[in-house]
Amino acid sequence: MSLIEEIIAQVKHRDPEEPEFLQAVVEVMESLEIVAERHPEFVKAGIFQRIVEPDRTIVFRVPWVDDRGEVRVNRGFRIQFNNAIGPYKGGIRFHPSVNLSIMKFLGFEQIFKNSLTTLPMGGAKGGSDFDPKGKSENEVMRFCHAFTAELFRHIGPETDVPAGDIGVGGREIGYMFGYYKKIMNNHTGVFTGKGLDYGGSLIRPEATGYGAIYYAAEMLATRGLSFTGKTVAISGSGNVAQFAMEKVNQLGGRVITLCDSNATIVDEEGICGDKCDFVMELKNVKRGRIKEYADKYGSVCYLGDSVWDVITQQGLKVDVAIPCATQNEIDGKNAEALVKNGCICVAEGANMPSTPEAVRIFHENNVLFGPGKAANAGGVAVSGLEMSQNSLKMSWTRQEVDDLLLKIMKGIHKATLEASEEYGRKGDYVTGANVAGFMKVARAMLAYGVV
Ligand code: NDP
Ligand code: 2IT
Repeated sequence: MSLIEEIIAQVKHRDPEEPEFLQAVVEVMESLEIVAERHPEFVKAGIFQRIVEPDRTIVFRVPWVDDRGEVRVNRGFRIQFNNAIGPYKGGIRFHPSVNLSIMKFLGFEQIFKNSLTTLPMGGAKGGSDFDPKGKSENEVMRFCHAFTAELFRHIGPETDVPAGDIGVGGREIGYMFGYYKKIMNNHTGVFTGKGLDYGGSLIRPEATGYGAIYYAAEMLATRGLSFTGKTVAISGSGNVAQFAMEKVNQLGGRVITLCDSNATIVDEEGICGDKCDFVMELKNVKRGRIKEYADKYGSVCYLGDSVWDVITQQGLKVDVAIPCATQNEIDGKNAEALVKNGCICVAEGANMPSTPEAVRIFHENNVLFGPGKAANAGGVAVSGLEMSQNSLKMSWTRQEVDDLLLKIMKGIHKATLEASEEYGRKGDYVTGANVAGFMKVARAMLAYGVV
């Protein structure tokens, strides 16, 4: 058994009920096999064994009172995975599916993603199985305050800086930051994704979606292609999907799909202009369902099917796919259909939205495939820039932050492509991202000795 096989076996043995975590570990470790061969100093220092074990796993009770006066209890998590290159940094997810496996896979991926941004941030993730859907504004506020009543003791501007993820946007960050500020009696950059009036950064809401499209544009450019005239499938209709859609439109592409957990809509004319404004208002203000888009514009709506199942069943032609909903949304069958229908590029706005089989199919068919830890790093990159602005007690213009985001995404594309070549798999951005992200963290861990 190779060292890497041993480590995977150990993770399986220790955490037998954590399939998403295992999936993320297997992918990274397989990419690192060649790094282990070339860097015996990392092997000797036990870097590979140490990096798959979180620094700290915090699990806590979140009791709160709903509008009927009944006590509710949710489970809260914060996985502080690795702070070798900077304070722990990563989002908070509120979704009923949240469990230890999902938190750990996200925290693990975050280590390499944050390293790729070139900014000093370690890897972490948190969240709760709280379901914000159908909750009143007051219930969401009380839950966020209750969650922060425990989280506060584990975080800090130089210790651990949470942000948003699924189910957590500006509203929830406001409630969590406000509660932290009150009980700590300080106003620091302890969360990112804050409102502009109290320390937030311009472009942070746009950053993940814009960044994913900047990364995809770089991949397309390696084949002399661009977004102009391309038909693009986007899944999700939340933060990442909305701004990916906006940027595709700006670059001359045509977005034909969106979804939420209830339905997929297909609009062959393209979701642009007023239709984009409608989606943003529907999702961010009214908090309604995507089906209402079909009701308003008379487009096709498939209840209960994902974007990728609709593409598979209907044989929709798409040039570029940008999954922006959740993990494992594209399976092998969907990947085969995408290839068959002419897809040339997939950039993951979501974290790990493609199953390992789907990734294999994309690679075998020469599809440009940008893994989430590279393609969606724009969000945490601008979070890092929000931290910089908070430390400087200054704020930069929209143009300044967007220019930095573009520069960082181009840099990540270059670093991932170059690492894929250096490690013998040119154009395999999965290997490139895992190796390039790993190296800086591993060197830092080596410098510290065994801690
Ligand atoms: P949002 O909560 O804003 O939106 C999520 C969207 O995906 C919604 O349309 C939601 O539908 C849909 N969705 C979520 N879970 C499921 C599910 N289990 N089944 C079907 N549909 C689902 O989240 P974000 O846009 O912020 O996050 C989307 C993805 O991007 C996640 O994978 C996240 O980890 C990743 N990401 C986010 C970053 C950020 O800065 N926000 C940064 C990097 C990655 P519904 O409303 O019906 O639940
Ligand atoms: O998955 C992610 O990178 C995020 N949810 C954003 C994390 C952050 O700290 O901005």
